[in-house]
Amino acid sequence: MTAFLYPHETKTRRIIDISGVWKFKLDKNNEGRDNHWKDGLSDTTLMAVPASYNDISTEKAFRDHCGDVWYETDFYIAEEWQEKEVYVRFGSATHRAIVYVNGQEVVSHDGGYMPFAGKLNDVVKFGEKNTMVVVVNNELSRKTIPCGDIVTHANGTREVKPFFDFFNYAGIHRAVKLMALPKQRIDDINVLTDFDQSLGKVGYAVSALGAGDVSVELFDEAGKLVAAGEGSEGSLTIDNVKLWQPGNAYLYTLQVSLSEAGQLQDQYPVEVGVRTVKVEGTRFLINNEPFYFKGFGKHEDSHIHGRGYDAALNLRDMELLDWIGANSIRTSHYPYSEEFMQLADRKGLVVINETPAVGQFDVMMNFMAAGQGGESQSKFFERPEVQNEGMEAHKDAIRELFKRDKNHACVVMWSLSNEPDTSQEASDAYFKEVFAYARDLDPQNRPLTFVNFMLAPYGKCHAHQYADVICLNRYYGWYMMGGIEMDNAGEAFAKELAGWATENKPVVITEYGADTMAGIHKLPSVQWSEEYQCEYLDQQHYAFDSCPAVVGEQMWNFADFQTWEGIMRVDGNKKGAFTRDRQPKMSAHHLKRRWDKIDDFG
Ligand code: GCB
Repeated sequence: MTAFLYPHETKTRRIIDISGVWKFKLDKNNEGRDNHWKDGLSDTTLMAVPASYNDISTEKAFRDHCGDVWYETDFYIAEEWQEKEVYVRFGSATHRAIVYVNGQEVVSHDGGYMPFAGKLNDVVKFGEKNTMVVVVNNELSRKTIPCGDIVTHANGTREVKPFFDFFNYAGIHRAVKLMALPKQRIDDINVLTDFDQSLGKVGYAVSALGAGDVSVELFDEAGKLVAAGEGSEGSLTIDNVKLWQPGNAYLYTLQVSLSEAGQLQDQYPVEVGVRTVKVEGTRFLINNEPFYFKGFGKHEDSHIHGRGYDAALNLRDMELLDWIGANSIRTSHYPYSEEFMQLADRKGLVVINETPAVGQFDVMMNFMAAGQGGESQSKFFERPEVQNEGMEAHKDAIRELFKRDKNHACVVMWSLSNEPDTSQEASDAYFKEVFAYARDLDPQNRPLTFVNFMLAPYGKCHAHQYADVICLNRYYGWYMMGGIEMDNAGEAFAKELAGWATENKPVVITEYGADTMAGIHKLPSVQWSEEYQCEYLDQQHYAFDSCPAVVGEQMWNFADFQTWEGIMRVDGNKKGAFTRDRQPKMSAHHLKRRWDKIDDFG
């Protein structure tokens, strides 16, 4: 668990951020592993950490690289850290990495959006300079999560072909930190909250490494102690509890201490929002009130940084979400940074938290096939490599996400996959196993879902029976029934929704959108114009409002974002309500007018 507790500095924990500008080298000939680049790099260039490496250089070779890239940096570890357990921790490296310190491997990790940490005590020189080399790889296959393929062109160039449209940004995407931790320490904390009228309840379970007695204290936002307890498991009560509410967050701090013979060994804080989440029939209840999701599917994506962590961007996004009247987002199509999740807790932004399982489909550009309205030819879930290695990678991704994010009040539901091809019969057995696996992992037992796509419409989906909430991505009026036919899109969508409503589960529309170039205006409207996007939204909203089982609408996408290049996309996906530099299109004002009138509850 060492990697999964966020690196907070406390009385007993020391953290140093070693992000910055590191040495960097593309492994153009795929020779670094054989030629021991782990021992030190030569002929390097420079790279920002954290950042995607793709959009920094002016060379295509960097942007479109397939395979390994190498990073190197030096760091010191203080003499006084010898008594501690010392780790290097990566917030994420996409999609996999191996870390070497002074030539020795300290950790390797698969999965591009989760933290990992390697212990350094046996490999570092305390009080002296140490060298760290990291190899990061961006390849995808049907055995990996997310899914994709590699093609080799006539000139020998290898290309990653993701089975999704967003750009396959890679690199060290989140901060790299040195951590000095006590040997006897808090290793894991679970919280479970509830309330009964004005009485709040915070259940907790703490596991520790090494001996020691656990005690906990709960503070309110003013820093006042409101409850305390002894022992590694227990339940605290709060009089006159302030609930964590969408758009109106309140966070208590659970201070966990580990002591031995009266001596403090470790201390660690967890922010706790007291709230409940439940699905009842077609209603999605937060704090026992029926909640309506308004918001977007997003991406971690911006100019130059790519998918690299950007604190200013995250704050701007929070401001825009607030302005437009949104109360929720989905972390499409991978887990976002821990800092984003902390902000969401703080701001009361409701989050559908998605694993990186995207592209579980046999063709690239699945939305294109879907748009043609045809039957899927995919055999994805019949493939042994998907059923074996792919399934294992998927379970790893779920397990790690739940571990990292289980205590966040903002997380109200887990999405296990985006648009898997559930029109195939073989997807039934696959998702039966994946859902059964995930059911036991969340101490808060939050609803589970996956996001259904257009090729598995009502009556044709083989996996929705395992989901607590039906999440639908639909493009009536864009990929199908676009242009002159758009006037019929709302009715067609409403008809499908009426089918889903008979399942007696809540329905959330997790994607609906139309590509729109900011600044193109046409009267009458045409596809790609700002007018068309607004008219398209009206058709969708008509369908949602016709169906009482619909408990939410998350437009695709919050902002324009980078994709691979090709004939379907003009320098990116332009379905944003905001441009990539976070300015509103006409549709943003249109949505604001609607969402300002829809209450969070009701
Ligand atoms: C989808 C995908 C999303 C794409 C979107 C589109 O269904 O889930 O990743 O970006 O369609 O715009 O085509």
